[in-house]
Amino acid sequence: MSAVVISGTGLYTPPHTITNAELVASFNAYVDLFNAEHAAEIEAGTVQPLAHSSVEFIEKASGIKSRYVMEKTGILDPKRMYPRFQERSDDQLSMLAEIGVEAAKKALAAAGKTGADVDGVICACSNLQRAYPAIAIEIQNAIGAGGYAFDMNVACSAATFGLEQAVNAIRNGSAKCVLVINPEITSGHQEWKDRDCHFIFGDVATATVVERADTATSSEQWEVLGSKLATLFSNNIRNNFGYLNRSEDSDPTARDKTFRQEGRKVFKEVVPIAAAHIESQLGALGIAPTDVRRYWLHQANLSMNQLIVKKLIGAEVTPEVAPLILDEYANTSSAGSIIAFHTARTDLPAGSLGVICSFGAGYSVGSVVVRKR
Ligand code: CO8
Repeated sequence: MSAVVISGTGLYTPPHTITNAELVASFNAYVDLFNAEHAAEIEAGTVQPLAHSSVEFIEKASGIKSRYVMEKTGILDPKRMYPRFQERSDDQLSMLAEIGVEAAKKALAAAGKTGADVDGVICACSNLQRAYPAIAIEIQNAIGAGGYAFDMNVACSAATFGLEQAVNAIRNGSAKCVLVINPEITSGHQEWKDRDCHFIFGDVATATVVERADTATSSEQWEVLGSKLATLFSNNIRNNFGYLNRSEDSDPTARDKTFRQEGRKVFKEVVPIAAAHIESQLGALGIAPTDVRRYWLHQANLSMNQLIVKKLIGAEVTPEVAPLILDEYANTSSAGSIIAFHTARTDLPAGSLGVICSFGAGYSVGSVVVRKR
């Protein structure tokens, strides 16, 4: 049976950047407006005043310096604090499909393939724009792919979970060439008014071509040696937005209908889970963690990644071992580890071992071990 390889990746980066300084200035203007509007209730003790955010805190606590977004004027407007998008008609490509197609075209070009070579499309991300038809089917149609397509959501781990579905489909013969696409317009479900998390996310799309080694022609290929997925229920990262909200007569703008988390608990609980997960997968493959040249990890927090890799290799972690894209892109949910893989791999020689690993809401953790051919 043919080996399965990743033969190309693609990255779509949105046109607008928001620096921490811009973000904090608009957030603090929102806070001042809120506190002025609620001065009497704050004075009476019935409303808690809001506190300013700070660039220093964001950079120290997370490592994030900027993020890309699809639209920034709405986010930075202290009287709005979320992006301003135009509704599209049914015969236009939806926004999520549009950025997915952009990333897919780049991945196909890198793999030396066209849409016609693809017989499986998986749209794996943390926020889907609509219930149906699947965004993946819209993308399949837009790129002229055959076979089948479906959407899946495992939040930040959607990309690695999607890669495993692609690899399995190829191994069992139900597809020959699968595109895994991770379009993330996180700005639509980020809570820009919450000081604890307003700095966390950014928008982006990534795509990965997975195919049989005997059909792959690209100059750079990474054989998939194995993948391992795990989930463990937790409420520490949660968003209650959903199709039953209307019938529940709940407030569609209530705080629980956008992203929220217990960041510190997530940090503490997920670091050991992710490190043990990778260690056990490498062990099963007979690979020592120190033999791995690069760890392309989920990009949520700089110290988190350094701790995970330090637990594995027992030494201080350099960007050579665990590349960082979080400073520029922020947390792009499922796309983060794929952006790291996309931007930091060509320097490695043939035979190099690497791990793509994501972790996040669920909790969920997924890892894919690859070797350069
Ligand atoms: N500015 C200044 N001070 C602040 C700010 C701010 N913006 N925010 C909080 N503070 C204050 C707090 O009030 C607190 O003050 P005090 O000590 O007086 O109580 C102090 O700073 C410390 O606060 P925290 O304990 O919250 O700070 P941490 O050091 O824990 O850092 C982080 C917060 C950066 C959030 C950190 O906990 C972290 O990164 N944790 C990991 C989170 C993680 O990995 N989450 C994964 C989520 S991603 C995912 O699963 C995908 C979901 C789907 C995507 C949806 C897209 C919208």
